[in-house]
Amino acid sequence: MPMIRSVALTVIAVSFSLPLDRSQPGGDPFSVTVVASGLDTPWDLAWGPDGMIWFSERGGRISRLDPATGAHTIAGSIEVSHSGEGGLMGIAFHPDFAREPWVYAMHTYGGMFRTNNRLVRMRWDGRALGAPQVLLEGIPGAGIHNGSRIAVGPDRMLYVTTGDAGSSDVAQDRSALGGKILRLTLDGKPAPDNPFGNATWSFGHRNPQGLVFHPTTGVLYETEHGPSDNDEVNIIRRGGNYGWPNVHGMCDDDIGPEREFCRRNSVIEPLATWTPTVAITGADFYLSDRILGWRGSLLATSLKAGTLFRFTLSPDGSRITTTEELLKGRFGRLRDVLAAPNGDVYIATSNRDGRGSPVRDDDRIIRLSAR
Ligand SMILES: [Ca+2]
Ligand SMILES: [Ca+2]
Ligand SMILES: [Ca+2]
Repeated sequence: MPMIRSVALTVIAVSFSLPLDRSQPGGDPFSVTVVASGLDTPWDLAWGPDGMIWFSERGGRISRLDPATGAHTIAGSIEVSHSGEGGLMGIAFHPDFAREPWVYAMHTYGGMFRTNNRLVRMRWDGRALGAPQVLLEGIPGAGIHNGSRIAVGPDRMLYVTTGDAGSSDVAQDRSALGGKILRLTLDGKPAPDNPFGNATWSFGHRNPQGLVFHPTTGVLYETEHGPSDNDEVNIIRRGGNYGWPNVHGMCDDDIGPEREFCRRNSVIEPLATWTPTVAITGADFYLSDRILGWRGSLLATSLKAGTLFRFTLSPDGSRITTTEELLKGRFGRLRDVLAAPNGDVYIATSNRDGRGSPVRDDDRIIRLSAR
């Protein structure tokens, strides 16, 4: 008995005197540092062409964070309609930023009777962002399901996720802008050679919250919120039908008849599903050897589960082979993840989004660094 007590006391002493993560039995292969605090619902973390981490906050601010010091300054702000899940969301950069210094952003606008989302761009003059120019508007918006992640493809096109904004029927309508992944030129026009002659690249989506191209294969991965069942990770194919609202997750008749619809409509099934849901959000690929064994992993945050997921993929990338859950509950709701070129990983918390229990320092950007 005295032996056991002394072991227990040692564990307690360690957990107070060393960084947070070492208190976990077994230990994670990384240490955790809080890089920025006092933020309000940071939504997107993006590695800037200037070596800074750019991040959006849902209320409308875009800031630049110096990864070396954690100092961050506001680059600009957008007037947004900010209620429920809407506001300022995804950001991205023009692929020729040195010559074409455009920052893209998705945000909610409108008011009580009509809410929409739109894609804008702002010019960066080296010190501040200019006024937003509207590239595409009238995307269905609401207090919920606004999609709005942006990724620039290897084909130099913009890929933008849109949610069903609570009207699930739009998702199967190929000509509607909601419940889609859109493929647009860098000027926000429907990209040439899109599958249906409009902006739609894929359809049948409910609320896609993560979007990332695999940096070597060029395959597009997406994370998506289900209703109370069937959150999903998908591989996005040209013209693909991802099933919503007729199919949740797999074509397995779990929520009613699905198989017939799947057969008739060639529905593409997800790589993974979660029931009950975890509210899976931002995604990125880890390409470094700094954190041992992580090279090639797909990382994704989750709001409800408060987890960083690390997925390993089959050699051809078409299947998830292992799933690891990290940080579970330690920082609350997690909105986005960014794998920095040097092998560090940055994560944005989302405890001030109206559904969390913020602590004094929330929201925060934290960094995972190899030990
Ligand atoms: Ca991001
Ligand atoms: Ca689906
Ligand atoms: Ca199903």
